[in-house]
Amino acid sequence: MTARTLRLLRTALPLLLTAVAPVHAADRWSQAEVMTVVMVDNRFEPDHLTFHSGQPYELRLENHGKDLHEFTAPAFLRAATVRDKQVLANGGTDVVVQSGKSVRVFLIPGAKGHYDLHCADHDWDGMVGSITVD
Ligand SMILES: [Cu+2]
Repeated sequence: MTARTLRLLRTALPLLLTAVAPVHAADRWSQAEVMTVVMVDNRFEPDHLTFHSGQPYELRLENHGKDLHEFTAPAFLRAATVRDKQVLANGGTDVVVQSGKSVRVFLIPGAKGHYDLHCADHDWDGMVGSITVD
């Protein structure tokens, strides 16, 4: 490699990296791992979810029940980076899923730990679960 080629590379490389960086940021969500939670009357399937900290996820909430259900997880949702905040309801504490519908939530979990999950409408009936971020 000549000195001239090296000089050229040194000049061009930062420019190339700058051009590529925004693509990577958008691409992050296309790498999201799908996690599906089915809501029935009245429980979550599965009722325990494990996420890896810093990993992007597409959380698919499918309501197969006859009743409306909610994915209520205030601390988990507050700690997470949520791509589309408009999917959150009740001050960002939960996701409402109508009967027969599904909602996709793109998120990156926050701090490692254990978080509470319940359905605000049916926790009295045992529609509760838990979330671990490791
Ligand atoms: Cu419910």
